[in-house]
Amino acid sequence: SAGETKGIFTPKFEDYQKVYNAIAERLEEKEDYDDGSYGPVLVRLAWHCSGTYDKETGTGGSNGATMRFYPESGHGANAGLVAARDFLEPIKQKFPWITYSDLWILGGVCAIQEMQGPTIPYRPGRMDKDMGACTPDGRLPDAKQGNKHLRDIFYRMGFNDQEIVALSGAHALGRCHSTRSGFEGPWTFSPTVVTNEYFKLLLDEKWTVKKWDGPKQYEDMTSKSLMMLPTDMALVSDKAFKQWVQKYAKDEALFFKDFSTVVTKLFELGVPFAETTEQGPMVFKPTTA
Ligand code: DDH
Repeated sequence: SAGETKGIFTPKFEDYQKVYNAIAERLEEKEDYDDGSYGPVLVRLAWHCSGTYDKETGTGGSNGATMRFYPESGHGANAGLVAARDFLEPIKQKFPWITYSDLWILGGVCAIQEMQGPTIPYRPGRMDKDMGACTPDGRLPDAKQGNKHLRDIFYRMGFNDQEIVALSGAHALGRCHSTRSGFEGPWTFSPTVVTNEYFKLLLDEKWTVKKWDGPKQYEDMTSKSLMMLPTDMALVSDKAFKQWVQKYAKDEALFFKDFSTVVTKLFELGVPFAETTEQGPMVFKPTTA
């Protein structure tokens, strides 16, 4: 067949599109899972394997899929991501030639596109590593903290202020689970659609500290059903961050463009792609188009 040379299977664009389609087909298979889609938790998995990257040492990042192993699977920040890993396991069984590292990132790419987000160009080439490559705990952001912490964490990965804000727009998606992070609730009214609503709500709503037994989080005064984390609020209390929140709230097309660029960068942190790659990044066709 097309991808078969000397008994070694070399997957082509069409093969990756098949994996993409197999993921897309199952995103909404369980109506009672959260808001009806595995999309948000797949995005979070892709982000948490990428966001361990440290530019000084070149360690961490999506090349390795070390979250398969303890201790990384047990890091507090990764609580609940077993749902995403288990969701992708049957896909791995069906397409055993793809590495977990490439599959988990493809899951994030697929989820963003299928939830009506921008196109995320994709390059395969990640190799799975063993448990010795697990990153130390504490590399992912702690939602209880503020602007200094955000800069410490994201500058370590090589991002700037604009990129921190653009990446944070991912919180248009999904929700917090008291059983996972301790926080509770969604950020927007459309948690399975990529929008710039997160930025609009940050600016337009009045946010007050929620009165409850859980960790400190904010609720909107109008519906009291939406939430913001302390790290989300830091994006409007910090002047340099806030100007980008304002730009993205006003201009969804700008947000989509910058989100695509910065997510692509995130997903490729620390990945040594073959320099001889002749074909450019893959652009998958959404199944919804
Ligand atoms: Fe996040 N995030 N995130 N996040 N995130 C949570 C959920 C989701 C922080 C904390 C939390 C990004 C940045 C930050 C998504 C994507 C991204 C939850 C709730 C916490 C807590 C987990 C749970 O209880 O299930 C903090 C802190 C930051 C930061 O400091 C900037 C980024 C950069 C992304 C990204 O994808 C680019 C998504 C999606 C979710 C929803 C998951 C779900 O299951 O639903």
